[in-house]
Amino acid sequence: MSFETISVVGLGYIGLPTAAMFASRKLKVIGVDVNQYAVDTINQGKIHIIEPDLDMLVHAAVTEGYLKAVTTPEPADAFLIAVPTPFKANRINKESIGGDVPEPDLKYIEAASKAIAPVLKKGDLVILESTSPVGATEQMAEWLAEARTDLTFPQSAGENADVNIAHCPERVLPGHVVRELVENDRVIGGISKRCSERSVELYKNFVAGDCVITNARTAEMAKLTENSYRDVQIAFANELSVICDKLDIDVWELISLANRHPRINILQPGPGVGGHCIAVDPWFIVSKTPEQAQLIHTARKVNDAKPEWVINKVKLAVANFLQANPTKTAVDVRISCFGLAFKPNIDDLRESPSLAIAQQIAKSHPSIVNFVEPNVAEISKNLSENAQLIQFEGAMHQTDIAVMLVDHAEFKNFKELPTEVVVVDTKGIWK
Ligand code: SAJ
Repeated sequence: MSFETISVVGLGYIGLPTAAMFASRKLKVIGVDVNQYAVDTINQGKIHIIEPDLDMLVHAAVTEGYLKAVTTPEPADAFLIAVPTPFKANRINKESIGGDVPEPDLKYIEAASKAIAPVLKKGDLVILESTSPVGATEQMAEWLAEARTDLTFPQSAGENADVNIAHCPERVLPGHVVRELVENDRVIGGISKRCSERSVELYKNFVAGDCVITNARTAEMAKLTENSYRDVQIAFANELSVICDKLDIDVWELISLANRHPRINILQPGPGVGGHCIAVDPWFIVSKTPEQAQLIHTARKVNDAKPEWVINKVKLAVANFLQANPTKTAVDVRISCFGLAFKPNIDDLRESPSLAIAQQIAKSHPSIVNFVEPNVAEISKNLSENAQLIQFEGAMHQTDIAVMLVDHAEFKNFKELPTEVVVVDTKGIWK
């Protein structure tokens, strides 16, 4: 049976591009979100999130009548659930597992399952796309089965189930979502073989990459593994940067030398790991298997400790500056933080270690701190009471201590660093 109507539940960074992509293939798409503002914005053909090329896609999909947004689910042939999986407020805290471990909260998946259950019918396919701990898809299947005892589900009815269920994690890079949705391979984890096959049929509407079939638990773990692998690699680079600082070795030179080995590819150290995925997903493994996930847990701790280390470096730079300039006091020291986004060449300040560092510096410094972020036009007072956004051009003339936090293209291309400016460089571009 082919899919005529597709419902995407959760119209955020993954759900909305996915909904627009199906609609661009001239399938009828019903987007569902509890956020009335998001629904209204989308129905006007506009977007409420920042992602290149998505505005055009959504505008075309809505004006051509293939995409509409609603707050309450309507019947469809396939449901894709792309809701957040945040942490629970309370952490698991046991000495034996190395301290505090945040636990994923499946409340939005539960709410989405319960919201779509009344409109499910025989032949439907339900796909969980949200990054989830191992076992979440089976849990979702249970919630659906409890809500609809008149239908059969694959966990008990196997290949003959009325409703098919799979986990197909998203793996797209923010900033490149529209291209990567089409080009990336997809991991398809059905609860039964038929669930997987039907999911492949659905995704093949727009996915040019391979759709590789596995089971739901392996698909869940695959997504967590990808982001944990990157987190561990970055932790290695961050740990090297701290070791090299102690040993008076240039970590950037060291890494470029080591990377000349044919089987070595060390990532880049930085101010810490930000974003909504790499710093989050490893905890989904650690909280499930705290005794076993030693390396993954340690990597999280190494990366989470990096901002504090940078802040201490800035404090030391201020102390050294004052020692070298005995007529000045701390109020006279002009600090500028270069870059606030969570990674280069984007304007996304959410979950950014650079922003956290800049805020902390501004909080403790007795005079106004300059924030330099070429990708944003303004910063709200909520971000910091003691900071001002200044243009990059001319910023060095207002700076005694430059804290380099994000290697944006503008900063990388900058070659005229005044010799009197003291640099705390977390990205190795102004050495
Ligand atoms: N970072 C470093 N050093 C590096 C590379 C990155 O410090 O060498 C930092 C970045 O500055 C940033 C953080 O890591 O703060 C994460 O950035 P990222 O570019 O590694 O990843 P994200 O969070 O933008 O997207 C990741 C991607 N996962 C992988 O590359 C394994 C993406 O494919 C996933 O779809 C996405 O997470 C997600 O949604 O899970």
